Amino acid sequence: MILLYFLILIYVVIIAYFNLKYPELRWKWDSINDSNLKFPKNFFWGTATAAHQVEGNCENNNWYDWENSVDEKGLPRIKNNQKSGIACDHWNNYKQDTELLKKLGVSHYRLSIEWSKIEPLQGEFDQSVLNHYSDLISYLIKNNITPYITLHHFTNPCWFDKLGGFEKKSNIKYFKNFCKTVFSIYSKEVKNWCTINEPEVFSVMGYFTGIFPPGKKNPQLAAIVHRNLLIAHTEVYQELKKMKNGDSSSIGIVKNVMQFDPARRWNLFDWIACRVSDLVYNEMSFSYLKYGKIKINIPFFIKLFYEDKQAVKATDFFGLNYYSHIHLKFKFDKYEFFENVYLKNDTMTDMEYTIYPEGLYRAIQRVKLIGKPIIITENGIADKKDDRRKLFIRRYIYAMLRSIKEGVNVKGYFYWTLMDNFEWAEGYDMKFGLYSVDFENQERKLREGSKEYIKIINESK
Ligand code: GCO
Repeated sequence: MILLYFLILIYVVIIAYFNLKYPELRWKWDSINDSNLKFPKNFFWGTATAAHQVEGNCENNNWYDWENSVDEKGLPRIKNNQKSGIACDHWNNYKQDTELLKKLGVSHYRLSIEWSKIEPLQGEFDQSVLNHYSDLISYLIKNNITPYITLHHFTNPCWFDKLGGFEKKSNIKYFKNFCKTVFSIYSKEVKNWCTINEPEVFSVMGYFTGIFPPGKKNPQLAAIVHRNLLIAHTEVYQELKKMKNGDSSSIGIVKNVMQFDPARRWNLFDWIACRVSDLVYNEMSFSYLKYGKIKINIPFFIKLFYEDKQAVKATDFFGLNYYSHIHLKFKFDKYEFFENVYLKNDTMTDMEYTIYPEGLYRAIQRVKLIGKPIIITENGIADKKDDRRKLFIRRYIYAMLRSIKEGVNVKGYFYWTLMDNFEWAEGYDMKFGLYSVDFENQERKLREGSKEYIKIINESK
């Protein structure tokens, strides 16, 4: 009997510890005044896109192959068998799209350049593609839009994938070579660079859930790819800094942060699922960037140790992509240990997550511990009906401002995304755009809800 009481006591203490250490922040929105959001003078506003999602005709990369393949059951990889195709034809429409940026009143644009177009074959750089990006960059600058360029946003050239992609640490040199080449061409005009977009999403989706290419389901390999992407970031940073214009450039990494909250705050298994997920998804990058260390030991799943003290210095800013949190519920299943559940009172977005502005505040609180300036490199909502966008925009931006008022150095905000585009495995059904796109005729239209963003930009001045 005493033993039983003792075990219960231990259980209660552990649960209390988790509850206190990882509270799920909830604000009383009724009593919050989120009108009139004033920002520091030099705070900047922007929107973001990625090449494969908007440009069109990306036919030399892993996603093109993926979109044109089927899974083990013969089913298409992308919802409704959609393909990125010509997407928003941003390649040809970039001048018109620059006008869209100007109408919003943003001063910054985060875009990626497509490695597979620039270097379609190993070591062969396509001059006409390089010229295209030169024109695009100059055009943005001429129109007073500051570009932030992402060097890797989910897509690999096919030749690089055939060599094993980021599964092999020894392949990082190919990516470095590409980065150095483009940096030597554009760094006179482009001062802001994002190395890798979301290493955790790339590795988890591509190597753990298998929803992204190459569709593998191997936790250890996922962790290795994640590590290699972090190393690639550090090495690219170090190389570019040594180059001409390196000193005057701001180079950072972009990471998605998501909180894992337990579906049942009294359930130890839910807590374990959350802490393990957080370790692999978030803490791995945080510990690498803050201490230069990776230490993961999850028996039977992942064992990974790595140390490089230089990594601590190798980023000028932290690019934070934030969308939402998820609630995990443990289940006894040999293959899937937990499931996502949604709380009754939460408002869903069209993606499988809820509106949770407090989470952006929480993410910023955590990222600030790395000690680098923060830029919100992505934040947005998929909302086809456009009936939640307005609320989403104001509340998330309020949450960001609250952190700034408390002294956190958040320098700018990029809304995801400028216009509807190819949402990876979700295809074209997810409408994240401030502008809707009619994919029949490429017509763009500002959504009603997006006017809230324009309003905030104006009121912030
Ligand atoms: C992401 C990607 C974007 C997505 C966006 C919406 O960083 O996951 O950067 O490409 O489209 O996050 O899901």
